[in-house]
Amino acid sequence: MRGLWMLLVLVAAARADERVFIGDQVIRVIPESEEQIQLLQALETQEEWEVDFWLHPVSTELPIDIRVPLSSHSAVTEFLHQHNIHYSILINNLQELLDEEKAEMQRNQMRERSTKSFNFGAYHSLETIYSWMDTLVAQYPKLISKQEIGRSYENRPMYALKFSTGGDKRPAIWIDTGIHSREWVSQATGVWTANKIATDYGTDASLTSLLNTMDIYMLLLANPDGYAYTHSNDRMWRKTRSKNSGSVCRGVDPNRNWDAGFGGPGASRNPCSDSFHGPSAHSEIEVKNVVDLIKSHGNFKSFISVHAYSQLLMYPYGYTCRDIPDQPELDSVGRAAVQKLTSLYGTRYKVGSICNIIYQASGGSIDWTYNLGIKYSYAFELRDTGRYGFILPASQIIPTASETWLALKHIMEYVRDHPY
Ligand code: BHK
Ligand code: ZN
Repeated sequence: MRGLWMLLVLVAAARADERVFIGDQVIRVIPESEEQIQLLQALETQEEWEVDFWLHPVSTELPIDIRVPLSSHSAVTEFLHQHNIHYSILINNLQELLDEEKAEMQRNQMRERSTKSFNFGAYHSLETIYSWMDTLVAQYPKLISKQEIGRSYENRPMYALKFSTGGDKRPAIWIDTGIHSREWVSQATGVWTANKIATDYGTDASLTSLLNTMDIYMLLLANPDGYAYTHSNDRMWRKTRSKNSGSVCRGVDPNRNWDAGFGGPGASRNPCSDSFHGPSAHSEIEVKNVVDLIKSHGNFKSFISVHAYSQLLMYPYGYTCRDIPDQPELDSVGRAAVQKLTSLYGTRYKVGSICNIIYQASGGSIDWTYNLGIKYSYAFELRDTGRYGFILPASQIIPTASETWLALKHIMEYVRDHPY
């Protein structure tokens, strides 16, 4: 009896060092004035209440989503009332959603074990994704190879999947997912997409012709340490896991760490901030590994980085609101891509430059690749628009990946047909 009870406890209990979010709410504010935006910006920079901005205060048109810990719920709501700032509740008890997510993952794990299959409509651990990658490479050895591009801060290998039908450094397309670890639908979409490319090659005429002249590189876990940490300790972790000298806070925002307007507006100097840019450009080994590969390859024509959430397709720049020379072209390609995405389920996307449709953000990857000469540099923000935010139910993975594929394919075909 005691043995059975122990077993149940072991199965049900979270790790002792796993962070819980019991009673945490995610609230949404639609700011009504510039003054309210400034007040919310002040709320974001104060550390005492430990609020976590899922969407940042920028303009009166855009919603602001804030995770409010239970312990500061009264302080935050009082602050909002005081300044007559209205809000609605998106998620009432975050832990409930996380428990459901974890339970679903465990049910899926049992199913996968007993049927010896891999479910693309489920979230998986780093280890499971890595071993699935080996299976895929073994299944399609003529098309896919796995390349270790380096190791993470915590010494995890970083693997790029290379889809190639031959040639030496053909013009190539880069897709990375999961640079921000908590944006789980990004990594899951990467996994589905890699499988889609493998299975459609040879049957989809357009993809086949693409792969007969170009290569595709996919980095499914661009932030492996962060991803492992979202499973083991803190589902809300976004950054790398590197130590910051002179601070107890860990991690650098890997999308503020690139050498493009590095350290400018839209990044934080505070190591405790979720948008900390780090001590220097490319200080993060995970970023440096990609930089080195892109530079040494030298023939990337497109670089696509996949985030979540907000349903946006963006092009450079983030570090300045100045238009890039290729703005008209990237905008029209982006619009056509999104039109195809929408055609599947009606999911609506906005298109624009990072700075113009979300906020000024310096040190982002696609700004660096664009400045390097990779014209077709894009970033996706996948589903949803805030109902679940980062905790998108697994039932939406395949629909999200399927619609995104239409947009990705459009961009890739355009790149194929417009050599430069
Ligand atoms: C994406 C690409 C380049 C610059 C900024 C962004 C927006 C992204 C970010 O880095 O702040 C928002 C985000 O994580 C949620 O996916
Ligand atoms: Zn992100």
